[in-house]
Amino acid sequence: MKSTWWKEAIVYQIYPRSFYDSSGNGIGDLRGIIQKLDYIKSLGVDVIWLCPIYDSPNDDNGYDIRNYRKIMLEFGTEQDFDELLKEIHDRGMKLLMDLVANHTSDEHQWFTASKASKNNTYRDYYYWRPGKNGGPPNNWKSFFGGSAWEYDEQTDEYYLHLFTKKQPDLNWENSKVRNGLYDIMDFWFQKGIDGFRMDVISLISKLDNLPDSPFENFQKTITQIYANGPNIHTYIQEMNKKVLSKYDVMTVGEGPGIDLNHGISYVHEDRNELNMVFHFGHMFIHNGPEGKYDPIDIELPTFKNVFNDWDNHLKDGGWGSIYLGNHDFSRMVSRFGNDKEYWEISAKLLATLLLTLRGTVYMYQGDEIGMTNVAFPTIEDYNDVETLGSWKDALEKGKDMEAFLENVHRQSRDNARTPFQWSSDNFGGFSERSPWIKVNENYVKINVLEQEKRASSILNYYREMISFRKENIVLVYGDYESLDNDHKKIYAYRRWDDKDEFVVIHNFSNHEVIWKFPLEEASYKLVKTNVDTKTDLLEFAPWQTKILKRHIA
Ligand code: TEU
Repeated sequence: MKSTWWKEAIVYQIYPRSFYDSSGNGIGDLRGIIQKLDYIKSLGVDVIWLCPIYDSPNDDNGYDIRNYRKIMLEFGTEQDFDELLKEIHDRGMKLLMDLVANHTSDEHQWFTASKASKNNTYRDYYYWRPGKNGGPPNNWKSFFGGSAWEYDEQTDEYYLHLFTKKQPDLNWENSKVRNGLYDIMDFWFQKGIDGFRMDVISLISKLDNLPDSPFENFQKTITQIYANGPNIHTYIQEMNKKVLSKYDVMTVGEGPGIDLNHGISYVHEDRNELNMVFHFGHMFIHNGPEGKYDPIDIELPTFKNVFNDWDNHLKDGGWGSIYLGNHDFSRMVSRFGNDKEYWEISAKLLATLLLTLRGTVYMYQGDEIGMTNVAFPTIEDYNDVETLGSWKDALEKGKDMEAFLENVHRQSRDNARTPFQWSSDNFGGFSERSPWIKVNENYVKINVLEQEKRASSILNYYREMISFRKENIVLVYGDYESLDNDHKKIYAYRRWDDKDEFVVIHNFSNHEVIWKFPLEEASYKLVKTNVDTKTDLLEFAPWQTKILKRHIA
C-alpha cells in the first residue's frame, strides 16, 4: 500500500457551535477554537475538520450556506479565520473544511436571483419544475420529512430540496454551477486549507427526468434513486482535474447511498476522484423498517461485518475512513458501548477499536472524554431540524408520542451537539451564558478538567492509544482479518505485516468471557488493555479490550 500523510492522519472533528464560546453569547466560535488548540494538539491529532463555518441563516446549523466566502458572524470574522488557520499550521496540524456543494441556502444570491423570474440567467442553477396533477412534480421525500418540493407562488413552479426547504438543490448539470463551486474551492485552497470533507457528495448528480421513486422504504429511495446518479463520477473527476489535483490536500466524500456496490469507484487510486468516503454502514445499522427514528437492536456479528466488508471492498487500491460517530448520530459510547455501569471501560474499548482498524481515523469532539447521549424531557428542548421533522411526521401519523420521545433520546442528532464539557463550572465551562442548546447534566462528572487530573481517565487513554497507533504503523497499513466472526460477544481481529502481528480482542458485553480460540498463546505478549485486573490471556472482564503482539520477523 502506498503511504501518504492523510492515510496516517488522526482527524479531530469540531462542531464549532458546541465547542467553546469565547465571546459569551452562548454559541461556540473561532476564537474559542484557537484557545483550545493546545488541548487538541495534546491529544496527538494531525488534522482538524471544521463543520461549516460560512455565513448562514442556520436553518441546518451551517449546512445551508448563504455566502461561501464569508465567515458566519456568530463564529467570528475573516481575520479570526486567518488566525485560526495560522495557529493550526504553527502547531504542525492541518485544516479540513466542510464543502456543502449539493445545495445552498435559499438566501444565497444564486437562489434569490433564480427565484426572481422564470427567465433569468440563474434559473437553471437549481431544479425548478411545474407541478403535476395539482401537486409536486414527483413523489420525492425530503431527508428531514415531508415533500422534497416547495411551491413558489410568484413563478408558479416548485423547486427541489432533498433537505429543508431552505436548502435548495443545485443543478450540477449546469457547468456554471460547477465552475462556480470550483472557484469557491480554489478560494479556500489559496488561503492554505488542507482539504475538504464533502457533504452529501453522492447526491449531486440527479436521475434524468427526476422519476418517481417506486420504493416505500426511504433507504431504498436514497440508494436507488437519489444517490450515485449517472454523471456523479464525471463531475468528481472534473473537480479533481480542475481543482484538487493542483494541491496536496485530502478529501473525504460523505455519502448516503454509498454502499458496497459504489464505494470503490469514488476512491480507487487510479480514478482520480476522492481519497476516502464516509459510508453509513454502521451508522444506519439500528434503522428499523421506518428508518432512523424506528430503532432496532442488532447482534455483534452484524456490526463486525460492516468493518469486514468495507475493509475487503477497499483493500485493493482504495482507502477507508474509520469513525464511530459524528454530529449526525448518537454518542458512540451510548450507542456501541455501555454508558452506565461500564461507561469508562467501554469508552476505552471503543477508543481501542477506533485506533486499531485500517483506514484514516476520525474522532468526534467529546468522545475523547466519553460524552454520552442526552435525554431532554420534552421536544421543545431539541433544536435539530431532522429530529423536529421526524417528530412532526410521527405526530401526523398518530404515533404514540411518549414512545417516540424515547426514540428521540436514542437517535437524535442533538445527542452529539450538546456543548462540550470542559469543566464542572456552570454550563460545563463551555460558556458564561446559557448556551444555544442545553448542556448534558452529567458535565459535573464527565469533563476535561476532571480527566486531565486522573492518569487512568478516558482522555489519557486516548492519548496513549493515539501514540500507540503512531508507533505501530502496521495498525495503519497492515492487513485486517476478523477472527471467530460469529462470536456474539467477542470482536477479535488480526492486523499484520511481514514483521509484526497484532491480535486485538474486544469483549462487547456486560459479562465475563473466556474466548475459546486456538491461539498459540505462548507466542503472544499482552501490550495493552483497558482494565487493571490480572486475567488469563484469553479471559476477559466485561468490556475488556486487549492488544496482543507477536513478532514475526
Ligand atoms: O448529512 C447527510 C445525511 O445523509 C444526513 O441527513 C443523515 O442521513 C442524517 O443526518 C442521519 O441522521 C449531511 C450533514 O452531515 C448533515 O449535518 C446535514 O444536515 C446534511 O448533510 C444536509 O447538508
